Amino acid sequence: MATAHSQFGDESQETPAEMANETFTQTHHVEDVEIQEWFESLDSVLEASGPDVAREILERLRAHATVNGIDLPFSANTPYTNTIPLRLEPLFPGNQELERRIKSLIRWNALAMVVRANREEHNIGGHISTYASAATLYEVGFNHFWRARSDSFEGDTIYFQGHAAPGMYARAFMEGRLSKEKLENFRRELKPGGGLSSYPHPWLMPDFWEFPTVSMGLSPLMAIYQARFQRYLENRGMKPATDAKVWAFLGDGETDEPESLGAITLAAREHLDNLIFVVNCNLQRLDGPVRGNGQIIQELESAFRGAKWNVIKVLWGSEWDPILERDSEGLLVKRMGELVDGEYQKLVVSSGAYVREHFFGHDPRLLKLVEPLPDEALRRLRLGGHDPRKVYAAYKAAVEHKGGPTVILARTIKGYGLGEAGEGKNVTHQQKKLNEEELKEFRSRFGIPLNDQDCIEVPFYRPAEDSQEIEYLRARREALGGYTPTRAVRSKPITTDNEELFKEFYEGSEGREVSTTMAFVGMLRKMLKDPEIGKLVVPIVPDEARTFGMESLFRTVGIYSSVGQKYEPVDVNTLLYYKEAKDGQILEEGITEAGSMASFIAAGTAYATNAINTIPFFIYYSMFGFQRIGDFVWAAADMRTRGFMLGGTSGRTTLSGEGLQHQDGNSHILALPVPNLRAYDPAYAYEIAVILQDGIKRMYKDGENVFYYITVMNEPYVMPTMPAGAREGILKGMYKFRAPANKKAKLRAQLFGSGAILNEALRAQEILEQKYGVAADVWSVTSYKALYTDGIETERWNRLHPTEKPRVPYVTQCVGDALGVIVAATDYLKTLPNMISKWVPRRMATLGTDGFGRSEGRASLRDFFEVDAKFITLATLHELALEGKIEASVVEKAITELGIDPEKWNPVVS
Ligand SMILES: Cc1ncc(C[n+]2csc(CCOP(=O)(O)OP(=O)(O)O)c2C)c(N)n1
Ligand SMILES: [Mg+2]
Repeated sequence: MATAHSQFGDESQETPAEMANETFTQTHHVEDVEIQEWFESLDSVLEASGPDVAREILERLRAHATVNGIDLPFSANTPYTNTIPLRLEPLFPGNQELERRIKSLIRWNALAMVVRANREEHNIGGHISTYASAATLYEVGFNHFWRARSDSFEGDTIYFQGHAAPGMYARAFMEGRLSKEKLENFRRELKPGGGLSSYPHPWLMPDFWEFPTVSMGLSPLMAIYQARFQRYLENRGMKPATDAKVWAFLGDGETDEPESLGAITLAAREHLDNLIFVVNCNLQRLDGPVRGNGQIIQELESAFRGAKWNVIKVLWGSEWDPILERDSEGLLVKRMGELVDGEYQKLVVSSGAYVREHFFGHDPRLLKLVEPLPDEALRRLRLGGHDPRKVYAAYKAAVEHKGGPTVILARTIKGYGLGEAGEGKNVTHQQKKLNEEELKEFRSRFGIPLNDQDCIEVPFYRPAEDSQEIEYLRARREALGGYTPTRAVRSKPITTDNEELFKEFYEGSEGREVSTTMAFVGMLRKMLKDPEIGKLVVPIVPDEARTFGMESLFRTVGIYSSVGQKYEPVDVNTLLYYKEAKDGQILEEGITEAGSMASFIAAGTAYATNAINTIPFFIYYSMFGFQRIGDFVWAAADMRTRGFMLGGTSGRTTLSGEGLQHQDGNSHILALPVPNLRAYDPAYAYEIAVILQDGIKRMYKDGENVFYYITVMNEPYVMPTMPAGAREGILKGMYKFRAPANKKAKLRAQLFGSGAILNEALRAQEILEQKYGVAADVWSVTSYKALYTDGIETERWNRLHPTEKPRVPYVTQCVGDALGVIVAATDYLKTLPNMISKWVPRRMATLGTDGFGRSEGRASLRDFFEVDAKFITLATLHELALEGKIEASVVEKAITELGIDPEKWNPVVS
């Protein structure tokens, strides 16, 4: 027989499938009667004493075998069958027939939305096959499990798979929450009356979506840290402990993203039994099978079990149960575990005759099991993920499981119900159009009440308000507290402006040399003590607290640990010992910027998710921020996250001794594309104080949907007192820090400095004045991004209002009339100052740190990158020469006087 099993003909060759099912590969040595006896005794123990006793006997048998020298290789896999056997399956509490009809209508509307959108505009996109495979997984959740958020209950938190969005819209339409017009405008948000965003985007649909999930891999990690953050809030007494759950829906292909499984050990370590993953195992991704030659389900099972998750496999539908019951020898389960996914992909969409021949035909004893069944019945053997009873059983077990997280691995068919249009086919992910025949077939298969004529128009279909379907669906949601997904801002704004809190930092450091990091930590310490915002502050740090001098906080506010501190810390006798506590406030995440960012997002969106205004301060090595986890930052922006990201040890030449992987001259460039992120590169303590005070007010009092990136540095210098009137400029992006002593000088210049480089500009101001008779104003540019944004917005307004009095960009307001040449120096790429050059009155010379770093000390680095006082002086003189104000020979001479080697390394390319 030319069967699929011919590949397995030679049993001595181990295939991945066989390795995953080791338990069964050895059975050919065992006499049938012998194994039968063991099975029977286990069955009778199960019947008489239950699974706990059976488990103990098996564990002790295993130990006994080991003592007697039987080598039992470790396998984290269980057989390729349902984890919950039929006899432990709970009764399905719903009206299965009605739920099937509702689900069919949702399937139709989801499909209609995509097909109609693509008829309207070719290639507008959208996905049919993802939701088609996952409909049952979602509907069982909607009808029986997911509780909505309300004032009295926080509700369940659900991360919907991004590409399944059409299904969620179709359901909301059935619920009466989205109009037909909205559905019509799927992916056409700019149509009159608005539309629906392609995927879950809280930025675009702030009353509907809570979590952006479509950049794959981010949502599983965010969900883990979300679940942990819920525990953090409970343990700190900020919200009552509840049985609310965090659910995350993943594609099986998505699990290849490193972030997807990257934090699963944390979930188990933290005993997050409030967390449930549902992996839709349709065995396919975009291009083809996830593991054509292997078994993705078994692979995931062993990864999750190895990480100590509760794993529930939902592989086979109810139709398989009687066959499995007849299989007293375990041959069917063995056979189920032998096929690789590529074979399964073909089998599940094949005819009954094919299934009989290629699956059961492997062994005459298997064939016998299905002898009474006609081919049609074999074709209709459903997979577990399409059977509401099996899915219900799995969800119920998951929500009742105590002590750790659960993952449900549900087998489905991608493009389920699409028939020839793509069911189970490799092209199904991209299927957006169905021809007339395919539409009719789909309509008939799911019993949609549309005649042939109407059907090919693909209309949206919603039964009457008083129909059984709508009434049932509404009643189910009412019983679960309302509709989901729904996003609402439920927190109350904070009441104070915190002017007093930050005032002391306007005074300067009175001659003491401190770094901006130290200054920030001082502010953090003070905020933590504040009666209104103190409790709300969430310091987050990925194993760098000592780097930033934050260790004093260990003792004062404690490090969060869900189990407290089970050991006496080695440094208990020191003042600043490593104190872990159940109500600890610091989230010390260990070395995971991605995990820390996920905590930042959870804390920064708690104002919506939990109605709590937590204010996260995520402080990290700036080079490992945007550069490493930029996609999370983008997701945070989409989610309207609030809070402060602090890029520590920043500035390419300010962080000395570390080299090119650490020294950050990039992050302010990488912060540019994030529209609602305000990025600052402050030089002095008072600048930080002003930005923090204003930021807290904007985000938590005024409810602005912005968040902050502030770079802080580790170079110590004296912090000056805030000049009068500087506040507005600090926030807008620049202000004059120091005017020249000799305002009558003929040669004039404007010097822009930022961060630690501002001090170089101030030194250059002195050199220029004393040695070259140039009087320079020095400006502190706190945010090129703010200046740039203001500039482009002003230009835009002027373009759109040509007859009105033109507005003037803020930069131009500052320096439009300023005298002399203009030189900007930054510790970031030269392009940062260059962005604003068109709004300054003359050519602008720019110094920056393009190129790879070096280990080196600060002075050498600044010389190497040509951003120190001497190079600022040189650039100023050169600009004056270009303007004809001085001779080129003066510049030449200055090069020698300043000790600059004109043939030195070019930092950009070396
Ligand atoms: C980070 C990222 N890379 C690539 C994509 C493009 N993409 C969208 S869906 C998809 C395949 C999804 O397969 P799977 O996770 O198995 O989900 P399914 O649709 O099969 O449920 C790909 C590659 C994406 N959205 N995000
Ligand atoms: Mg898939």
